[in-house]
Amino acid sequence: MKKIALITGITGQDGAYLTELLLSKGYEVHGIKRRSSLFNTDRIDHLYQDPHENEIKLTLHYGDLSDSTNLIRIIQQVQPDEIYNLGAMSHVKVSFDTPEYTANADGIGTLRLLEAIRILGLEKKTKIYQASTSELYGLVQAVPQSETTPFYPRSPYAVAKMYAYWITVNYREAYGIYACNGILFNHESPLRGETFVTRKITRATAKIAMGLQDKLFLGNLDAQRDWGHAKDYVEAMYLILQQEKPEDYVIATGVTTRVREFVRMSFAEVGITIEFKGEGVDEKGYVVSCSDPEFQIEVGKEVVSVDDKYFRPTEVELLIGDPTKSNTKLGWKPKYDLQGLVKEMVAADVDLFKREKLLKDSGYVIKNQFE
Ligand code: NDP
Ligand code: GDR
Repeated sequence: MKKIALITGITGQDGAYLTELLLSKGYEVHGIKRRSSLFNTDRIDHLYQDPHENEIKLTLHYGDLSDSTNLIRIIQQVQPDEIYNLGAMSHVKVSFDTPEYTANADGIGTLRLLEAIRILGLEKKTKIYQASTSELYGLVQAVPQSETTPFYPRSPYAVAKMYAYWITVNYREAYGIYACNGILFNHESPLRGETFVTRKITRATAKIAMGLQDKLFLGNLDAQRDWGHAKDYVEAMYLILQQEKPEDYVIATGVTTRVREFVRMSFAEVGITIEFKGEGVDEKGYVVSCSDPEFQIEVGKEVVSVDDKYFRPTEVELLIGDPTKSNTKLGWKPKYDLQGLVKEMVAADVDLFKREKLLKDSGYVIKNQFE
């Protein structure tokens, strides 16, 4: 029998990859998208099906995690076998500016879904995956971080996700719902939102190499992250809901890298060698050499600077996950390493900005974007 999945956050990075994966497995997929004044379905437009066709495999519903009645109605209508709760205000820095909204969408939003399952009497039918995060570990208690490492959240985002983590565990224990947390470490891709650090770096790399941007401003260059590829991580989400018993899993590569090193790797993809000099807010990145004839910029040029604006009131300095449980119990292993991820992201952004450059050279104005 065909399985039915409901994805919140279907228009986001992970939502797009997960939808592709589930469709390829024969699922009927439903997604919740927010009403927006502009189209917000770019990442899934290639999967669009005219709703008037027969045998529709992908359907979108308007909705929001802050609206219980809407969630109950959609779940009643869809009767999903699996719910993937990926919807969230997912930017850690922005959560300091919108803490109450973040708590509502990321924390209470999860409760609303679990309650909907209960209200509709779907406890035995509907499994639910909660997008938990390595941000829960926050201030370092121990490394590498595993399923048993204590949490110490360091942002309104992480605190909201901590509520979501525990309410998921509680509904599993109290009502026997197949509810699981995937504690996913950072995962990136060419579909990553433009203001997360990896995508900000790969976009700037492409633009600087093509003469479309002067400099890249960043915050904490010393932060260390365990970066994987989103495509690998959505496989883990799927596997977590296919087990005999509902459990929580850490999904990570086990390798950590500093932001500064990600910058070096990114520029190296376009043949530009960067050297960092100075300390703290005075640290800067300079071009040492350019080996690709296509991307020639002045040697000695300062292309990276630190700006206080991008520091967080409380930072998570070091994340490195221990994926032993997911490796052994789920049989999950990532296919990408960091080098492969950086290569794919830079290539996609070079491609994107080649098109923009073509427009610029033909007299069209290139839009600047607010960060
Ligand atoms: P994105 O920011 O790319 O996507 C978030 C999605 O949530 C978007 O579809 C967004 O809609 C939607 N959304 C935001 N607010 C609401 C709301 N109030 N109601 C309904 N939907 C909403 O995140 P990712 O794809 O990177 O991450 C997916 C999930 O995994 C998130 O919950 C995130 O916190 C979590 N996570 C992510 C990690 C990562 O490294 N990527 C690591 C660990 C956890 P719209 O497109 O309209 O903005
Ligand atoms: P993170 O991702 O906070 O780990 O949350 P982000 O890419 O925003 O930051 C990673 C690290 O880079 C440092 N940094 C900067 N970050 C941004 N965004 N912009 C900058 O200019 C900059 N300079 C340095 C940050 O301080 C931080 O240490 C992501 C999100 O996807 C969450 O939803 C998810 O839960 C976690 O990953 C796991």
